Amino acid sequence: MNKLETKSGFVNILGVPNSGKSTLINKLVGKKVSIVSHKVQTTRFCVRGICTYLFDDLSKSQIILIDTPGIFPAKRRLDKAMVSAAWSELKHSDKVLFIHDVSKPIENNSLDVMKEIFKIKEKVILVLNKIDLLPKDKLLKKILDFKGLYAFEKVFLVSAKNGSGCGQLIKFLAMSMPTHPLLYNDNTISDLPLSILASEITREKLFKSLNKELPYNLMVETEKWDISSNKSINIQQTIFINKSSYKPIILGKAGQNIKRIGILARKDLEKLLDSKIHLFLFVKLKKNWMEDPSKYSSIGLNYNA
Ligand SMILES: Nc1nc2c(ncn2[C@@H]2O[C@H](COP(=O)(O)OP(=O)(O)OP(=O)(O)O)[C@@H](O)[C@H]2O)c(=O)[nH]1
Ligand SMILES: [Mg+2]
Repeated sequence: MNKLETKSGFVNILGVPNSGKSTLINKLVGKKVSIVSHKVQTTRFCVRGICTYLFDDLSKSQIILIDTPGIFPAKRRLDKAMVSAAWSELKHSDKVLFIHDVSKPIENNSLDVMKEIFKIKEKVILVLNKIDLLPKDKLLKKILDFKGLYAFEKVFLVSAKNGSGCGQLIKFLAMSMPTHPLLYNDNTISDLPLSILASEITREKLFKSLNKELPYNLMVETEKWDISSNKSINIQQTIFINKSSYKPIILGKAGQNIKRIGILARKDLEKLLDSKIHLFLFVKLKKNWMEDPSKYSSIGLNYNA
């Protein structure tokens, strides 16, 4: 490659919910740009994580990784909007990764997703994730199962959690990007506005600490963001819920639960922004927030998907 030549392009990451897409993006970027939880449907909209790779000859390749919501047979309006967002950028991406959690069988949902991807893209990279959870002999069988299904461009075995195999993957992607000037500054890691990133961090803590259907029925909005004279940041956020019975669960006994969630979110925000943060959380009942088009447009989702 010519020394002065730079590369830059888009990589779409698709898969069923919980396969580790967001964990992988965070590992490849080297910082947390997309929230992660053990629950399905954590990611609700496309998040771009940007990695600027430096080759040995000091030329650069910028890989814009697009994290997407997990794909599943959606029924509710919000779920349909999420799944539609997941597919929205595929056509224009330079490379596509289909990611599969090797600790799970290849279910119908995964087969459907692969079929749709191959309808649109000729070349697809298979990323078998969570290899830390599977013995080597079983992994070999899994690779053969996938190879029997489709002719993948490449197969990578990774653990997005501990990073194994991720170095080879990012190097391959860096080399595969088209020749193009950098699309972002080389120290940019995400395109999310800070107010949305801050809402996402609080939503992650809520996803991690709440059970059953509650996480899927709430949303978080950052409503105020003030910088004080001493440079500390005051952030006010509202957690919207669609059933009044959820409020006492989120608050917890004597407000202990929301206090704990607030502390966890604040610590993450302080790390991210390198500033002292004062975080104020409020819970508000808005029965039909899932039917409010503005709640979709604010995070780039299509209300009528
Ligand atoms: N053991 C292990 N766990 C992993 C690995 N990668 C991800 N996980 C875990 O899998 C769960 C789901 O990870 P996410 O990154 O949120 O998955 P996702 O595909 O983005 O999920 P959705 O946004 O819901 O579609 C989390 O509990 C992660 O910690 C891995 O390589 N090994
Ligand atoms: Mg995700």
